[in-house]
Amino acid sequence: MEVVYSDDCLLHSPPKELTRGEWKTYTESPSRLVSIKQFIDKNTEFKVVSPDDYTLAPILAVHKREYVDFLSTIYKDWVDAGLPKDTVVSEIFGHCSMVGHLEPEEWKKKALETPSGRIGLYSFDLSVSFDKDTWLSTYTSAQIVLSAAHRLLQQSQTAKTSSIYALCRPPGHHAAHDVAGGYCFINNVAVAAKFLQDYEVREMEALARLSKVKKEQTLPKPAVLNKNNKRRILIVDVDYHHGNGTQAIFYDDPSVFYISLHGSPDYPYFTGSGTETGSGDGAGYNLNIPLDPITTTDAIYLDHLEKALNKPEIVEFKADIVICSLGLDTWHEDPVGGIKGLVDPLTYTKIGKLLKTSASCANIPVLFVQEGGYTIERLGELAGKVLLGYLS
Ligand code: SP5
Ligand code: ZN
Repeated sequence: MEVVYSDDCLLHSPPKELTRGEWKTYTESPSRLVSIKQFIDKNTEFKVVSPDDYTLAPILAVHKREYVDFLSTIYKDWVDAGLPKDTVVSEIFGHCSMVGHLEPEEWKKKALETPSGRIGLYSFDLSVSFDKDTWLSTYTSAQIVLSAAHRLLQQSQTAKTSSIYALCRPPGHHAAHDVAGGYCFINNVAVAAKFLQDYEVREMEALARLSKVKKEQTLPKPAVLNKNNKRRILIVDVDYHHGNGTQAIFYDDPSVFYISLHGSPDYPYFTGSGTETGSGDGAGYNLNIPLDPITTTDAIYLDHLEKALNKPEIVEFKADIVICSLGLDTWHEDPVGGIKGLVDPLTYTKIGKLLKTSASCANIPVLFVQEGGYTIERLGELAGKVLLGYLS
């Protein structure tokens, strides 16, 4: 299996975060990735490759331009305003009861006047902290996932089954169109999903535009992907936390089916209930499976995942690509998440196997994308179990 990775993802390292009333060392640390990379390097099943640069364009297919501008400039603006270099974090959040009587353009315009207003506008918790390299790591993380997505498409043209692992940080599933939170800035999985949906069609359109400029006539026709000319993407989010960002981005989109298994009640507190099933055209394309973090065991967890991946409506969705939001913070010892009864490493092997053998995933290319997981010394082993379980 190919693993797309870059050392640039190690650079983002804010010193601290405020969680549950305590200032703590930033938990989403570079050492997480170092631990997984060490495991990957030792195992001959994996081949590490570097990402290519797909530019900002595929990121802007998910996130608003003004938000991406914020991510790339806030550190400098904050420091230039004389604020402390090591604590770039919000002191205020725009709450609907505070600004709801104003037109959104009014309060947004006001917030954009100051670094504190901007970070309050574009973040939803106090894990959203920037250092001088946050944007480089965030941009690289997205490029890793895009590179992995592109390689997966190429592989799937020749191989019967194909899979790839995007080993990246910061993670993505809490970030929505124009808001960062939960250690996430760009929603990597969402960017990859949109990119995968009609990559060839967009390439051909770009070629067509180019050839108009050059006044050439003959052009290849875009490859027909399926009857809607858009791949259907099944996202399986096994991170301990609900992926509120991914859910929000695809909530009314019937071409992307989002499934999440997560500890509940827990962070992100506002979303993740089973009654959230999608809206508009996307009604029925969102499945939340909240699990009690105290009473759920290995067997109960696997039973829920197996049932979900064999549900008739998900099999009938007929996904063209599966993306796994691979969080490893379900492990019982995890300091941020942790399901008490998830104690057997073999459970991760079985998660990998289910992504290959279940009726909704069989013979479909799988893109594994790293999300959370904070038991530093176990992460390589746990990621390896899922990936090797898939390959076995
Ligand atoms: C990507 C990701 O996993 N983000 C998670 C962000 C969670 N931040 C809040 C942490 C709350 C800590 N809860 C401690 C509970 C101990 N079991
Ligand atoms: Zn998580």
